[in-house]
Amino acid sequence: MPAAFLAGGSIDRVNTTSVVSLLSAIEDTGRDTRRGGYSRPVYSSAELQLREWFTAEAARRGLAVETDRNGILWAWWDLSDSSASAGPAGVPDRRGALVTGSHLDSVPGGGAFDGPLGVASALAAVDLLRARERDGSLVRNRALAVAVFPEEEGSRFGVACLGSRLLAGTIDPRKALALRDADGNTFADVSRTHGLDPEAMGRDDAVLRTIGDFVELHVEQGQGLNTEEFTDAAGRGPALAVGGSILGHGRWRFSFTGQGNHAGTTLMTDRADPMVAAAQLIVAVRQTASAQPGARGTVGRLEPVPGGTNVIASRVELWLDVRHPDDAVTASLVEKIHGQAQKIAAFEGCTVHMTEESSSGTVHFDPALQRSLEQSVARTVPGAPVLATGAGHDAGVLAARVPTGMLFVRNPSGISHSPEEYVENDDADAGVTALADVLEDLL
Ligand code: HGY
Ligand code: MN
Ligand code: MN
Ligand code: MN
Repeated sequence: MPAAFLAGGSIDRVNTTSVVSLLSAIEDTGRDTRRGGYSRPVYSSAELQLREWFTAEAARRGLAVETDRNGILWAWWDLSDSSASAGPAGVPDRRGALVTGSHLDSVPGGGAFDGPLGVASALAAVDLLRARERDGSLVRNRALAVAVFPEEEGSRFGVACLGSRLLAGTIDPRKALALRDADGNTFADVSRTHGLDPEAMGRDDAVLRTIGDFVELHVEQGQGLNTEEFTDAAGRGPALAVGGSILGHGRWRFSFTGQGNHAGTTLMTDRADPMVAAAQLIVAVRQTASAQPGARGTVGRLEPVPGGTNVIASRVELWLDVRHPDDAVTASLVEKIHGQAQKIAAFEGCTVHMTEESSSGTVHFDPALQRSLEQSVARTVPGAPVLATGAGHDAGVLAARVPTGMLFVRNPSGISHSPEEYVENDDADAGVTALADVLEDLL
C-alpha cells in the first residue's frame, strides 16, 4: 500500500461541521476573474490548494490521508479506532471498505459545487457518523474512506475521469501518460513533478480490492429535479435524487488544415480557410444532434492556429462532445459528423483528421446498491426520485470494477459548468444527512 504521508492524528472533537462552512473556506480558491466562476485544472496551484485543504480537514478528523500510485487521495477512517477488530497487528483491514468522495478539479470557468460538494459533504458526513459512533448508535463493520479523484473534468489533459480510469484499468497507461496539456507538458511529467512514478501508474488491484462500494454525492447538473414531473405546487423540486444511470459519452478531436495567409493580401477566391470549415461543422453538429432524440452534441472548444486577427488560420483544432443513452447511436452520430467534416473540408480546400480522445458507455448503477440508497435517502427526502444524469462521473468509471451509486443535490438553476450552478444551504445539509444515513446503512 502507498506510504501514508499524513497518518491519522488525534481526533480533535470536531463538531458536526456544516458543508456550507466547509465550502466557504475554499470559495476564493481558483476564482477566474476573466471567465467568471472557477478554473481549477488538475495539479494547478488552485487544485493543489484544494488538496491541501482536504488533507488538513481530513487530518482534523483523524483520517489517515494517503496518495496512491495514480494520484488519488484517500482519507481513511480505519476500523482500528473503533470497537470492531482491525486486521493483522498494525495493518488496518481495508478490504471491501466503503468509499465516498468526488473530485476537486473543475472545467474552465466552472461552478463552485461540481466536485467539491461531494468531497465536503463526505467530510461533513464523517462528522455525523463519528458523533453517532460516540453515542453508540453506530457500530462499523468495515473501514470507510473519502477519496478525491484527479482530472475528473479532463480539462487539462483532455480525457475525463483520468484518475479513476487509470485505477480501474479502463485506459492504457501509456496513452494517459503521453497526454499533453496546452503548454505541451505530458501527464507523465506533471505526475512525476507531484511525486508519482509514471511507470507505476495504471490499474491497481490492491486499491480496487479495498473498495467494497463507492457512493458519490454530486450537485445535479441539469434540469432533472426542476421538471414538472418532480416539482411541487410552488415549483420546487425535491432536495435530493438517487442516481439511476449515466449517459454514454465521448470526446473527439478534429484538426482542420488549410492555408495560413495574410488577411489583407489574400483574395477571397484564393483561400483554404479552416476556420470557415470549422464553423460549418459546428452548425452541422447542432443540426445532426438535434435531429436525433435524446442526443447531445457540443463543440465547446476551438483553437485556431496561429490565432491572429489579421491572419487566415493555417489550422483549427475543434473538440466534439457527443452523448446518447445508446452507445451505438453515439457511434453512428460521430460517424455521420465525421463524414460531414470530410465533405466540408474538401469543399473549403482543406483537409481534416479526426481522433477519439475518450469514450464511456452508458452506465446503470448497481441495482442492489441503488435500492439501498433509495431506502436510506427516503429518511431525509421521502419519495426522492431516481435520476438519469447526462453528466459523467468517476462513479460511472468505477462501476466497471465495483458497485457504485450516486446521490444528487438539487440545483435550482439546473445550470452547471458555469458560475450559475448553485445549491441552497438546506438542500446541501439534507445531502449530508442523507449521505450519512446511506453510509451508516452500508457500514
Ligand atoms: O463532462 C462531464 O459530464 C463531467 O462533468 N466530467
Ligand atoms: Mn463533477
Ligand atoms: Mn463537471
Ligand atoms: Mn503584417
